[in-house]
Amino acid sequence: MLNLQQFVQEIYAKRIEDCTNEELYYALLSLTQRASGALSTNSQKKKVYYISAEFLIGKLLSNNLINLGLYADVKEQLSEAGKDLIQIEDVEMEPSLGNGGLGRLAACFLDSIASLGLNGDGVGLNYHFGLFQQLFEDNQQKAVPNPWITPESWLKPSKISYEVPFANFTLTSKLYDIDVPGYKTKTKNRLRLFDLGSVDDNIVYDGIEFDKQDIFRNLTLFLYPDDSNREGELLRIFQQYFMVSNAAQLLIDEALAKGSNLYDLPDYAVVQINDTHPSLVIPELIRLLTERGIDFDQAVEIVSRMTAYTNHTILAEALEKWPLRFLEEVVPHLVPIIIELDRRVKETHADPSLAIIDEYGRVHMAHMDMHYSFSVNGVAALHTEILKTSELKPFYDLYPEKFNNKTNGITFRRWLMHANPRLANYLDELLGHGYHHKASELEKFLDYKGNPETRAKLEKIKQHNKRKLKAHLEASQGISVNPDAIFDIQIKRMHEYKRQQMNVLYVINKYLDIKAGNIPSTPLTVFFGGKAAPAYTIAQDIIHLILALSQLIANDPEVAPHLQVVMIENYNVTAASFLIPAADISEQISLASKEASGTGNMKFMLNGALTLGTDDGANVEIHELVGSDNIYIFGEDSQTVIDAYDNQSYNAREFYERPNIKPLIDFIVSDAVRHYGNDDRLYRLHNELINKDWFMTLLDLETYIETKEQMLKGYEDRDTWLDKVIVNIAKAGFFSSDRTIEDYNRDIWKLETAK
Ligand code: 26V
Repeated sequence: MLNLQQFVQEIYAKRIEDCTNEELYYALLSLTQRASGALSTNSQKKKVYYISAEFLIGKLLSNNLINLGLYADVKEQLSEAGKDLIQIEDVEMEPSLGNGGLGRLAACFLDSIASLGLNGDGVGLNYHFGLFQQLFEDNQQKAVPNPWITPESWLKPSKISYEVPFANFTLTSKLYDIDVPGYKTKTKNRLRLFDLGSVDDNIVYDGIEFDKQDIFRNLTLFLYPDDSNREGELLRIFQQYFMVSNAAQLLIDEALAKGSNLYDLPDYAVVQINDTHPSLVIPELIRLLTERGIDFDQAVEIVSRMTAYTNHTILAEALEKWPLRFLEEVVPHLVPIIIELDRRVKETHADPSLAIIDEYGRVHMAHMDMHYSFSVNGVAALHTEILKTSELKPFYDLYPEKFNNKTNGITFRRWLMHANPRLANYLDELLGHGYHHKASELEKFLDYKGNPETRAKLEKIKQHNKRKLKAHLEASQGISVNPDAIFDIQIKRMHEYKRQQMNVLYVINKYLDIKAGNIPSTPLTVFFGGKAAPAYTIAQDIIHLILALSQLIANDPEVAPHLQVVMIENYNVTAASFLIPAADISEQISLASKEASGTGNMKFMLNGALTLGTDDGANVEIHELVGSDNIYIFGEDSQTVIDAYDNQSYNAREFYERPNIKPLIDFIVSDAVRHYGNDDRLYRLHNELINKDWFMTLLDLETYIETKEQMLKGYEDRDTWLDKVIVNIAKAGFFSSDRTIEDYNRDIWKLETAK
């Protein structure tokens, strides 16, 4: 039995009561490190290397305490001494080592791989600064560096180091490990982050600017540096090659140490390529094998039997295509290999859309992955279907056996037990602990539909979580929210296809409605949170509009008691864990066909919010699981949207001219909004929505407004609403990342579990 008092006494020679939160954080860090250090590392013969440019792990203290089985004890002993774990966690800096869904998915996967006792490490880069920290100034986003590494941290320096050759120099890497303990397992895995000793945090100036050409000092400085120019693109190639060369050398070393003769490498290692950022691992592995004496044909065959590719988006602009001459500049030794891989494709397939190197000399990374991996997967059923039938059709026609779906999932350790302990405890009370390991057992909660006590309890838990969020926002942003309001939440990266702008138009509609005397029965608070890429102007304009509207409404005494708009500053994993458990309405309103999966949708459902969404990504599967009565779906379906793109038949202006729509759009440039906003930004957005609207906001606007109104009306019937909540929680088991990882393992990795 843990004795925290004694542990703290040994370190600081004082009692818990007398320690600062900072002292307690470091004591708990050390306690946790010691406990995970005592676990043995998984060592089964075959291992998965999940290579990813992003691991959005978030703060680790509570998550690790939960997995190590220490959480309840620690929380209790702290509270006996009058200390609050939430405030102690505040001391930890969040490692924001990812942009959004793709990076967070990788973090959930590491948790599940370890929790299932599978042998698998994450491999990536040790960025000194995570995704920029977002500040708001003059109702606009400002980006500043986001450091997270402190002298004492989760990072453990290792002795492992490799030489990574570039065109004009060779760099020596240094590996840091972060332990990944499984949930109540005796074993752990690791997140392996490569770094470069000469990187210098002090070269950053003026926000997040730095010398893009100073590779010695900038290589691992930033996650996803701006690649809107040549220097930025070259730096990304430097980063990607540094990541995969280290990963490839590591996996070969580990396999050799276990007795591989390299011809049998696929019996020791399988590589999951997380989107195209690690795709250079294919030519790099081929290079390393041929360097060790294996002939080219055989090297290609070996590598193709051990690499698997996951596609996370159909947005054309996000599919990486590197100019061959850039690769020549950075990694000339890979170029002959890529050219040969492409030659083999062209020799057997005349269709130019299958080529790796296109007519403009650009290397299509995804094409290389699909030709030379044994598995290609999408991340939700609809997404995989779209890949097969349209985006990647020529590849599916060629390699139908490679294509498979792996619907995303989330770890319940972080998104239920940590984020929403009251709900987790209540479910434990009613259902036992079986669902901790077998999430499908959550279905037993369906028996409580119609149960007045359960409804009352869920209401109470939601109220508690709203107050917890309120306290968090007051402390972090100085914003006060009304815990009796309906909490309607849209949190995700700012992107036109996610259509935050459609939600904004709803807010405008509501504002005008209240001004016209239609007072809602229950106040509504609409939360937005998300960062916009610094080079993405329209996304910045949308943030600007949200902030201006928020101010306008707050300053209007007629409207403010009934409607509030909150833009969360610096939305990140930590903020998500306060927001999601407090939500009533989960906004998942992407243009159908554009959101590959979404994972926020799953987190909200698990935490008792109802989805307001389009039939897109994993919403489709949520819809199927809970049934039409327990979700609010609206909008055109994906096929209609795909056809509209194909026929170029969408015309925003036609929609704009409709009497219901025009006043909403024009309000963006009304005197009222312009009073709080910047004309350039407001007029640019106004013009964009009328004359382009590439992601078809106006197509679904009317039915969105109608459906949201129905939903708000539905909220008033508390019993019916709470029964829907029960169904959603009960059906969320499918979205456990443990299920997803079992699927990956069964179909792709084929690893044995720990004894
Ligand atoms: C990347 C970029 C790069 C620059 C230009 C704009 C842009 C837009 C989107 C992306 C997406 C990169 C891949 C990604 O993060 N995909 C997300 O993966 C999640 C996990 O599978 C999934 O839930 C999200 O639907 C999907 O957007």
